[in-house]
Amino acid sequence: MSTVDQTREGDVLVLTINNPPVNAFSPGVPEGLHAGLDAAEGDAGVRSVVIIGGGRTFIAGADIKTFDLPREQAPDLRGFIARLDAFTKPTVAAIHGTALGGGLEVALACTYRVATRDAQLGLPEVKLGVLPGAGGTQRLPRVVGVPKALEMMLGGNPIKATEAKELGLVDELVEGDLREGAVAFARAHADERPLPRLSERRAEGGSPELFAAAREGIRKTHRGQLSPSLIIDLAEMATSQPFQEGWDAEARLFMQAKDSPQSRGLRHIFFAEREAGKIPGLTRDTPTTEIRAAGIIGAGTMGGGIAMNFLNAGIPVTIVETSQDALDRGLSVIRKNYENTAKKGRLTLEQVEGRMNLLTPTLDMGDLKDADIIIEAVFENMDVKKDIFTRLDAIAKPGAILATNTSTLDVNEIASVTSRPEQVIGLHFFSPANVMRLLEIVRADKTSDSVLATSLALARRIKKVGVVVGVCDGFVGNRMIHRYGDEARKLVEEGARPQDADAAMHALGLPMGPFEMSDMAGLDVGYLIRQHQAKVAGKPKPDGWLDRIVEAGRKGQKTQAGIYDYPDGRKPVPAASTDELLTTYRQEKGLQSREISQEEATERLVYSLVNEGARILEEGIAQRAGDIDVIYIYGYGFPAYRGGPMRYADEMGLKNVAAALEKYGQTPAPLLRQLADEGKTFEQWDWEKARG
Ligand code: 3H9
Repeated sequence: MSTVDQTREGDVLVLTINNPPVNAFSPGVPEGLHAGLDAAEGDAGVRSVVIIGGGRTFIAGADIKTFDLPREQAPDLRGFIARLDAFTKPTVAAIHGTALGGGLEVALACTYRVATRDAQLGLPEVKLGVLPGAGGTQRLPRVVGVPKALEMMLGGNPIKATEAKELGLVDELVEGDLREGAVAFARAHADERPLPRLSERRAEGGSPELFAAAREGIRKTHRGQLSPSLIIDLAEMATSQPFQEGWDAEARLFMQAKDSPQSRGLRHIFFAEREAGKIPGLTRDTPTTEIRAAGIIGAGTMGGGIAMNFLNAGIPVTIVETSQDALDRGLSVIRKNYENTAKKGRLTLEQVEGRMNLLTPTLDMGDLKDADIIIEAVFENMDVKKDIFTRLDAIAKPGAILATNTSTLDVNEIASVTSRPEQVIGLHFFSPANVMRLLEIVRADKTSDSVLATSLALARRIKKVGVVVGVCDGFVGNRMIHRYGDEARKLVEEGARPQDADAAMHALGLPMGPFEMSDMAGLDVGYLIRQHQAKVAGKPKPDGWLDRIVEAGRKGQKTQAGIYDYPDGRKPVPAASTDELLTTYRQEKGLQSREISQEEATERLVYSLVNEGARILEEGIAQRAGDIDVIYIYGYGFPAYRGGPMRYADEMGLKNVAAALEKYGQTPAPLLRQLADEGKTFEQWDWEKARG
C-alpha cells in the first residue's frame, strides 16, 4: 500500500490517501497526489478524479509535526492546491470522518465535495495559533459567505456535513458507500464545463461594520492573540481583492503566525495533551474495567459537580450524603445547573430529566455495592477519609475502583486502610468540577496498572484531560500554586499593591491574578491551613498581612470583602482598607517599601511556578514538563497560547530564567540549573533516561 493509491473505476481515477492515523498532509502525501494528477492528465480515458481518505478519515490537515521544518523539506500543500484548482478535469473530494484545516482546503480546491452524513468539516488553525494557509481564508468566504466563514475560522470548531450541505460547502450527501457514491457523482459531472472554481466566485456578506464587530469581538474571545486578527484581515481581502492577492497575502501571514511564540505554544499543548495519556508500562493490552455505574460520596459542590460529569456521559450515579437535608440541597443544585443550561438552549428539558433520572440519592453507603467506581468527595480531613475508605472496603464489590478527590492528602495513607490498595487512586477534579477540564489522576504506590488505565479511559469518556501525577502535598497544580501564592504575598510585603501583582498576570494573558484567585477561593481556607500548620509545628501564630485581612472579617468574594472590595458582588475593586492595613503592617514589621516593576512581578510569579515545576519533575511527581503545562492550562487558566509555564520558561531561555531567579534571591532547582548550564529546554530533557 503506497501513501496514495491509484485505482481506476472505469473512467474515474480514485486517489486514496493512506497516512494513518488521520491522513495528515505529511511528506509523501503531496508526491502521491501529484503522481495521481499526472496519471489522470496523461490518460484520455480518465474523465474525472476522486480524492478519498483511507481508514477512519479524510485529511485532518497539514502535518503539524512538519511546521518547524525548513520550507524546502516541508510538504508543499499550497503547491498541490494551486495545481488542483487549475486542473482541467473535474475533481471530487469524498469526505468522511473529518476534513480539517489543510484537509478542507484540499476539498475546497476540488471542483466538487461529497460527504457522508456524519462527516465534519472545519478550519481549526486558529487553535494552533495559525490561520488557514492554503487558500482557506479566500475560498471559504466565497462559498459560505463572510459571516459564517469568520465564525468557522475564528471559533475553529467544525460543522456537520448536513449543515455544510445547506451552506453549499458540500454538494451532495452520500447515504451508502462513500467511495461508490463519489465515483457515481464524479461520473455524472464529468462533462460539465466550464468547471466551477471557488476561486472565481465573489465573497458575499462582508461589510465594514461586520469586520469592525469581528475585530471588537476577538478582543474578548482571543485577547492578546495574533492569528485571529490576521484571519479577519484576510477575510476582508477576500471581499475586496482579486483571489490571487488574497492567496499571496495568506502565504505571508501564515508564515508570520506559524513562526510566532504563540503558535509554538499552542502546538506544544496540542501534542502535550495527547502525550499526557501515554504512561510507560501501560499498553493497549493493559486490561481496563468498563464503568457502567458510579458512586459518589458527598453531594456538596465538588461531589455534585463530579456527579454531573458522569450523568452527562450517560453513566448512572448513586450519590450518598449523611443527612436528607444535604442530599436534597445537593440534588437541587445539580438540577438548577441543568435547568440553567437548558435555559441557554444547550439542553432540552427532556435531556435534563434524562440526566436527573440517572441519579439515585441515598443516605445508605451500602447502596454503593454495585458501583464500578466510587469517588469520595468529602472535606479534607484524613481521619474522615480513612473512616470512609475502611467502610468502602467492606461494601464495594471486588474490582471496584476506590477513588478519593483529595486535593492535598496522602493517597498512600488513605489506601493503607483498605485490604485492596491496588484498587485505590486519587481523582482530583477542579472546581467547578462539571466545567473544568482537568483531572489530576494520582497514582499511589500500589495503584494497579489496570486501575490507572481505566482512570485514563474514564477521563476521556467524561471529556476531561487526564494527567497522571504522583503523591505529594498538593500534587502538581496546588503544590506549584502554593509557591506562587507565597511569592505574590512577598511582592506585596516589598511594596507592590495586590492589584499590581494581579495586573502582572493579566499582562501575560491570565484572566485572574493571584489575589483575585485567592479572594474567589475564599481567604479563610488558606488562613485555617496556615494556623493549623503553625500550631502542629509548635510555631507562633502566623501574623502575615493576609492573616490580618481574614481576622478583619474579610474572607473574599463570598463575604463581598477580601483583599478587594466587591460592591457589585463579583467585580473586584481595590480596597482602601487593604492599603491602610498594608501601610500599618509594613510599618510595624519594619518593611521597606519599594517600587516594583510589572516585569519583575511577572518574572517572580511565573518563575516561582517554574522552579517548583522543575522540582516536581526531578522527583518524578509529573512525568514530563508538558504534563505540567497541560495541568496549568486546563486547571488554572494559564493561556494556552503561552504553552503553559514550563513552555513559557523554555521560550524565555532557561539560562535567563535561572539568572532571574538568582537576581530575585531564589535558588534555581537543580534540574533547572542543569538544563540552563547545558543550554537545553525542559522539552529537550530526556525524562525517561533521567529516571532510568
Ligand atoms: C493546517 O492544516 C495548516 C494549513 O491551513 C496550511 C498549511 C500551509 N498533524 O487527536 P487524536 C496525530 S494546520 C500531525 O488523538 P482523535 C495526533 O498527534 C492543521 N499529527 O485522535 C495523534 O498522534 P499520537 C489543522 C496529527 O480521533 C494522532 O494523530 N488540523 C494531526 O481524538 C491521533 O490524534 C488540525 O488542527 C496533524 N494535523 O481526533 C486537526 N492531527 O497517536 C488536528 C492529529 O501519536 N487534529 N495528529 O498521539 C485533530 O483535531 C484531531 O487529531 C482529530 C482526530 C479530530 C483529527
